[in-house]
Order: sequence, then C-alpha cells, then structure tokens
Amino acid sequence: MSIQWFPGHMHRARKQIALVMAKVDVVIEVLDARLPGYSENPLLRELRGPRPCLKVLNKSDLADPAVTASWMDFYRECGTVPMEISATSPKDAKRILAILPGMVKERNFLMQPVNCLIVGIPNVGKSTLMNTLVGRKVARAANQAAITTKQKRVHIGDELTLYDTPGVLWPKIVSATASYMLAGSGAVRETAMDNAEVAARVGDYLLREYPILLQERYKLAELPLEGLELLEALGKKRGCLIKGGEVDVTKAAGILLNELRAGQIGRISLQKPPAPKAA
Ligand SMILES: Nc1nc2c(ncn2[C@@H]2O[C@H](COP(=O)(O)OP(=O)(O)OP(=O)(O)O)[C@@H](O)[C@H]2O)c(=O)[nH]1
Ligand SMILES: [Mg+2]
Repeated sequence: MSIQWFPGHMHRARKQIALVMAKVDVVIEVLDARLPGYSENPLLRELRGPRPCLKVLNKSDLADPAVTASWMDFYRECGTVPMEISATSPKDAKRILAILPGMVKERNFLMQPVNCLIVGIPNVGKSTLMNTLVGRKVARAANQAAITTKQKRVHIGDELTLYDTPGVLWPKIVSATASYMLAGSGAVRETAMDNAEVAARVGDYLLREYPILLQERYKLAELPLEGLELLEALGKKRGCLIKGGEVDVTKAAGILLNELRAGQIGRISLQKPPAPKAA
C-alpha cells in the first residue's frame, strides 16, 4: 500500500504556504514524536527553504520515552534544535515562546512583529499548539486528519504573529512502511485507507517491538506471530463477531488503531531513528 491522499484543500494550503513564506521569519515544524522521520514532509522542507525552523516532537506523552530520547540525540547530531513537547502543555508553550526570538535572523524592520508559521502533516497537533501558545481557543482542534482547511493568523501582542496552517501530506508516499505507520498514527483520513490492512501491518510491528504491552492490554495468554492473527485474537476477546462466529476483522482493526492512538496500549513509538554511521 502506498498512500495517495492529497485532497483539494491540501493543494490550496500548499499554495498559501508558498505565498506567505516570503514574510515568514521562523517556522515551527510540528512532527509526531511517535514517528518523527515519517512525519517530516519533504514538500514543507522545500517550501521553507533556508528559514530557521524549530522542530517540535509533539505528542511525546504518547511516545516511548527511550525512543524519543534517541530521536532528540539524532536531531542534535544533525545540527537541528529539536524540542520534545505536548501541545496542550502551557509550560512547553512557554519554552517555545522563549526560544523563538533568538532563532530569528537579524533584519532591517525591527519594529515589525516576528512572523511564525506552524506547519506539519495532518493531525499532529498544530492547532492545539497554536491555542496553547495564544493561551485561548482560536483554532478548532479535533482527533481527525484534515480538521483545519484554511490558514489562520493570530497576533500575540505586538511582537509575534502566528499562522496555523492546514495539515499537508505529499502527493505520493512511496514507502509502504511509512504509509502504514502514518496511517496508524492517525495522519490519514480513514476513507483514504484500508483500516484492516493498516492495523495488520501496524500489528506486525507492535508484536515485534511491544509484545508485553499487547499481551497486557488484550489479556492474551499467547501472542500470535502476525498482525492479522492479532486482530483475530483481539476480536474474539472483545466480541467482534459476525454470523457464523467469524471475527469481524474491520471492527477489531478499529479497536486496535483507536486504542493505539489514544495511548491505551501504552507509550509506543512507531519509528526509531537510523542507527549512527560507523566511524
Ligand atoms: N496526547 C496528545 N494529544 C494531542 C497532543 N497535541 C494534540 N493532540 C490531539 O491530537 C488531535 C489533533 O490535534 P489538532 O491540533 O487538531 O491537529 P492539527 O495538526 O491541527 O490537525 P489538522 O488541522 O487536521 O492538520 C486532537 O485530538 C488533539 O487533542 C499532545 O501533545 N498529546
Ligand atoms: Mg489544525
């Protein structure tokens, strides 16, 4: 499976981002801490060009802390300033507001507010972060990909202007693993993917990386070897049956994905950073 989900509003968002970029001083790129690499949009990297960029690894409360720590090291080694955050945390918002001014390149028009663009793929928490940075609800946020469909500008005093932008993917996500993990994380509308296929592939990964969490959550005496078998075992436990006593795999897939996204299985990361190159 490779994902091709680039609806009309994403085309428009891309154009709007390109237009506003000329006056942007600093970019906040919101990544998903559970899969920072896969959630980094190459299209947005191209659009922002050489502008200073603060990479925030959001939803860190859902991610495996040890894996997030290795991502932080990875980004630091790449010469980037990363920040591990939860977009709902006012404390984290304060840390961001403190770091931004120092990132802005010197310019002639010092009397102008700093223009800061918040970008990222769908459902990573851009609007939530905007609300926390502003200190009140200015943008709608909800647990579904593509909630924001129009750019929104908000001033914080005279010093800072923030722009929230719609989540943007890229026209074709070629890597199958990236597609499955992004879909599993909640970055893709469910109408654009096959839930059972995604849950089975994410299940394969969870069985490999987080077997104990699965065993505890679903009270499984024995762990199956494959994601599809996991869905069947989970479906039986949760009574997702259809006529003839067979498991309703689509329903079981919905349970696995929803519980994963809500952090109910435990703190889980869906991607590890690349291993450091040998010296
Ligand atoms: N657990 C957790 N949930 C978060 C965090 N940040 C955002 N969320 C949730 O993630 C969901 C998506 O948040 P939004 O702020 O709407 O995401 P967005 O990036 O603006 O999404 P689009 O506008 O669709 O691109 C909401 O249910 C938020 O409550 C976080 O740090 N931790
Ligand atoms: Mg939004």
